[in-house]
Amino acid sequence: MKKTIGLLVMAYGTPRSESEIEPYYTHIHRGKKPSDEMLQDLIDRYEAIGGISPSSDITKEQAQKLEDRMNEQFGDEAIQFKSYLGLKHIEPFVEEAVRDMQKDGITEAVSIVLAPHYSTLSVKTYNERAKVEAEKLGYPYIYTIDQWYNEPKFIQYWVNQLQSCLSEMDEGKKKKTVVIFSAHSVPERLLQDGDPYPAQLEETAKHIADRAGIKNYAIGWQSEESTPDPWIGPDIQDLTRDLFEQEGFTGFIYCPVGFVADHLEVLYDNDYECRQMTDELGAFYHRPEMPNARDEFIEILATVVTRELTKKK
Ligand code: FEC
Repeated sequence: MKKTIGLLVMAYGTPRSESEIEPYYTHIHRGKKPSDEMLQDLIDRYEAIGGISPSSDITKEQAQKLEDRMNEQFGDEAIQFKSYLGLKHIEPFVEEAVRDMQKDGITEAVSIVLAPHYSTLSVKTYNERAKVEAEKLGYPYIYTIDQWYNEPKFIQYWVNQLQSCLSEMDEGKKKKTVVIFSAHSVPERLLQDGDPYPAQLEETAKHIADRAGIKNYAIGWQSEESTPDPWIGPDIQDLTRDLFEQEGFTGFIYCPVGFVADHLEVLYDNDYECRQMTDELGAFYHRPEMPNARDEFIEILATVVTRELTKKK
């Protein structure tokens, strides 16, 4: 009989209906209910992207396709894989996924977070929650992947996207176009503790730009929440205006490389807010397709998981 290895695929999670928006928002704020105004603002943002985010289905598909790809790859060996989806802010929560693995008798699992860069506020918390639950139950043993932002196939995904967009431009337009690489902002206090998140985003941007032969690029941060503490900037909208006014760029390509799916932060913050800004400036807007459940992306995840397994052998 084949041994089953668990694939714990973790992601942020999204409400699947309007009624789930409030509990989701409350969970993000560690149990503190949002004010009516904050809640309405979030409902309006979901409304602007069609009511709910498509990322719930995309995340499920990513997990299932990763399982299929791993089973295809290891078909001749004495192991098989089963995926378990664990979400940070909505059911099925990370802990539930770990409990399901334990109930299924899984003794070993590999976890991967559907976010390429490591931050103590993101990947670390996912992995800790999974490990704490597994330790409470006694098993499975979980091999955790902390980051995969520099995986060459991941870099190549964005290089391909950019090259295909740039290949449609003449030289004059290319010179006036800038690429903005971005990730979800985090509070600035994280930097004091040496969080590697900003440096990892810079590295991703540099690798992609070097390989795609792009000189005009900038790094920005998006989706910051409005709180009294400062968040890492520049915000992508402010950056767009500055690059237009101070450097004369009239074309903007947004690469939200800190995310891997079409969800609120991309569909609203990029496709709605940044597009509004470029329209106002009379500039060109382009946002390459997100990885979602495309085969190339599943291959990236399978490569990273396989590398982790090989290390442990
Ligand atoms: O499509 C969807 O419905 C979900 C989109 C979504 C993703 C996402 C990813 C990250 N976040 C990160 C950090 C923070 C911090 C706070 C925070 C708050 C929110 C709120 C929403 C939200 N985030 Fe998010 N995030 C997504 C959505 N995020 C909604 C509520 C505030 C608002 O926008 O109105 C502040 C609260 C806190 O302290 O936790 C910080 C990071 C990521 C990327 C890594 C990951 O995916 O885990 C970092 C997708």
